[in-house]
Amino acid sequence: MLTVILNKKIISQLICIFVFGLCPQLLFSLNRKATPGRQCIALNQDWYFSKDSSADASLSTISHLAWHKVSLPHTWNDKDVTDDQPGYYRGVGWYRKSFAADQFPRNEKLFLSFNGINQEAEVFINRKLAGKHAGGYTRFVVPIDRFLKAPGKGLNEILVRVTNRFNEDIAPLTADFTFFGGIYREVNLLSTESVHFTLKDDGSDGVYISTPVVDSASAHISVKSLLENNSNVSKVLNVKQVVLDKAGKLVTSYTTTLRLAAGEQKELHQNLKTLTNPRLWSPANPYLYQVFTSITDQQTGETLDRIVNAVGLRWFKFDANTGFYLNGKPLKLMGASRHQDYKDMGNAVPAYLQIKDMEWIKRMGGNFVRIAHYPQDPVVLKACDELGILASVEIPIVNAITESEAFSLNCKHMQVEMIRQNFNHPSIILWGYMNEVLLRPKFTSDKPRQEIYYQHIRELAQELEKLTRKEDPGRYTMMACHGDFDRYNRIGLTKIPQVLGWNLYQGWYSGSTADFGKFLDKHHLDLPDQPVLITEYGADADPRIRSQSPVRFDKSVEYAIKFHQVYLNEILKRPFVSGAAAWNLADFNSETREETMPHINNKGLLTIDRKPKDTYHLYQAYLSKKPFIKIASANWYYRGGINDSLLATCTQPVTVVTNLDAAELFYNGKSLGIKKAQDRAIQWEVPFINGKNNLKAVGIAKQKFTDTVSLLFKNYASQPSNQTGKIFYNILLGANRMFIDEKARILWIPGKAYVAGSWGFLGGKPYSGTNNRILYGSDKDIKQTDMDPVYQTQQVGITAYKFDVPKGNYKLILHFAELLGGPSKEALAYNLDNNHKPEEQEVDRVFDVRVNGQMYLKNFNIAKQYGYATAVKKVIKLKVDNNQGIQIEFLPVKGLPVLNALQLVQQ
Ligand code: GCB
Repeated sequence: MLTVILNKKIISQLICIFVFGLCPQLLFSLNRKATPGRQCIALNQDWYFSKDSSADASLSTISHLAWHKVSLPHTWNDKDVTDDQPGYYRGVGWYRKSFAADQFPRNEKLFLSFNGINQEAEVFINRKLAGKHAGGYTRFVVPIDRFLKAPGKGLNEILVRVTNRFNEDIAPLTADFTFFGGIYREVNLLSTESVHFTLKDDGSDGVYISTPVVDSASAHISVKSLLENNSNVSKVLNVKQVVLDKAGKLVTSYTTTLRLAAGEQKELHQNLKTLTNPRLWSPANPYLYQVFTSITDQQTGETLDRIVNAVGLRWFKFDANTGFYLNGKPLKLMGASRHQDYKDMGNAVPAYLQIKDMEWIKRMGGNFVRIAHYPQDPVVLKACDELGILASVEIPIVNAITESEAFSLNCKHMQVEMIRQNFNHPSIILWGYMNEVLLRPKFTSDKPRQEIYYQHIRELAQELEKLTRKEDPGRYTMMACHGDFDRYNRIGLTKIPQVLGWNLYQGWYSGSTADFGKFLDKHHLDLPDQPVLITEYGADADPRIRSQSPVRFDKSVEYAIKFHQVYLNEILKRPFVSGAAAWNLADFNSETREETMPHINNKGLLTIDRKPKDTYHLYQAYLSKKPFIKIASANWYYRGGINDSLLATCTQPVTVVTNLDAAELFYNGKSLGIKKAQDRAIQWEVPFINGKNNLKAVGIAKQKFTDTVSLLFKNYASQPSNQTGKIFYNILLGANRMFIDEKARILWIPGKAYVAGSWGFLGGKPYSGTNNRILYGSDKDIKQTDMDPVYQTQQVGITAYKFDVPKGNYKLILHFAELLGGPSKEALAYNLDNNHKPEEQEVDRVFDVRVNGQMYLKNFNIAKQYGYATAVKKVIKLKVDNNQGIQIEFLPVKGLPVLNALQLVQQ
């Protein structure tokens, strides 16, 4: 086992390597010499990890475990959350690491600082319990010196017992995101002098900077410092505040001298001299001052501790009629919510990727992020400060509460930790504490008991509200509610927070997009004094699914574009709406979800590995201040379609998004005309030919703004005998959508009914889905494939499929999955209108399949032979004679035959 031997030289190297983003308060030291008095050493390498699924995993069990080396951030769920097996490991994991502490002088204090462990942690030093923490999203600090071995007695061991088991006393209880277990944020070892800023203040750095009065002429900065003297002598100390501007020039400084008796702790308040003509912080100019707060021993002149904070000077307000104001001017808050996970990494995401997310928001023209549904890595808010993105942060009370004292205490503690740890970020304007807390009301069959439950929710909200205002009177409070207006209102939640957030999905989970504007107006009419923010709205867009006739819940990018256009228009035209956060910045893990991309919520404007979807570009067109033009579907590279009648072209729409009034589209050098933009988009009908197709969009403004793209198109002749090159079809049945298989570089197109000379199905109808939302197909996770959409639709009662192909050798692949029956699942809570209808009874389905007169599948019973919702592929090699074509017959034995998809490849 490797150990970290920390000598002073290595310490300073490690500080230089790791300090960025980990111990931001120490950046000062990088430019100068090592930070006086305090060291911060990243402890992210050379950990050993083991899972322990025994029911009472305790210290005594660990010697039997198999350990393997890991580095932090780490999660044990990165793989099991996306497999075909429902559920993921929610239990105990152990982390262990050795380190030497002899090099620290005896009088120094040592602490371990954990930025985030999900969700319960016990920290043992040399097998003695040194600290505990409940809650997966906030930092905690454990003092460790009294557990360390005496100098010269060898290495010390850190052992952390982590569990992400369900615990009814810790929020979140349920949610539409995955509760990845592990030490998934960074860990630091801190050493301080005996006199230092406190590390006992719920993970804060012991220094609070407020700007109680700011206007364009002057600004007041006041600083609260929490000091500790852990030595056994009384000390006279100078606590000094030094404010530097962005260029590093001294703006003002202020020193207080005070005495701290041995063992004493003190809170010091210092009001700095008024700054005149302050440079204000805003999204357009996120100007940051630096405040250095230090403690010096008056007698020796030695600096004992120093913390640096960035400070942005700004003032803001929410108004129920006219929206949000920053620095006295109206500003519509526009942006997205953000979850913290990433493709194949779970929540164990390196800092640079987290910072990039904020850059995506900025590049989109956004000025707001809702950090949902829990506090995130410290680097995220630091990036917001630096980029000029306003932010809300919230604790993870999601869907429901537990009516226990322990649950309430944990929630309140999380709220305090969140506020104290993030207090100094100028980007934060809102503290939130509940998300859709009435979504899963308990006691539905006992109304009187349910009223008591509601009363408990109300009381918890009131307590959190009071606590938040006390902790930070300078910001606003917020609660995010789902669209059940009357219930939140009746129960008395709508007037508790200072800003009410609504998560609205009209036109997605229910109703139509036209209902969205009506809801906003109802809010304004019924709650005229309550400022409002649209905390969520969105539609899934699986980047692999496209449609020329998009409908709700088909998961097509095209439907999402239409959805967002309506929402953006409605939000932007109402001044009383302070702003909105699209749900979500990026696709994210949601283990319990199935649908086209199982275990992933596809409402992101970016994919889960952060590739922009068309919807992201639409936001750029709506929000960018600079001229913007983009061929929206540029990232849909593998295209295709059936030719227009007997021609060699296939005409399909291409969408350009722009904030310019008009644009011209050139196709292979030829103009397709100038068109005016509507809802920041323009469509042209483009006659695609087989192979490469070049498009150029030119925005008409004083200057020319262009975007070009080259797309690959596969034309299918409407009559196979006219096909140039080899015949090659990938056809979905019962679907109106297309599916892009990026790995195979092919596009699956929707099927059509047979006409002579062409190809298509005979008989049957599309499978109509298992609930009211889905207009066609199933949302079941199809096992044994990651091309679920190929199997989620089908033609039920099909009698035949015909291809009038010329003679030759062919490979025919038939794709089946039994969509009915099998284990039934509970309706997902976040299907917000709860309109899940029970699935049709399971059917006894047996049929034969005959191809060109020859029996291929006799008494085929998909469910019995392969299981429910499981991908089945049948490959048939064929020799076709002149004028014979291909005829696939489906002959019922019991129930109705089905076909989900098929492929034909000429050999
Ligand atoms: C919501 C929830 C959010 C879900 C979202 C959805 O209202 O607040 O956690 O992810 O809906 O996509 O259903």
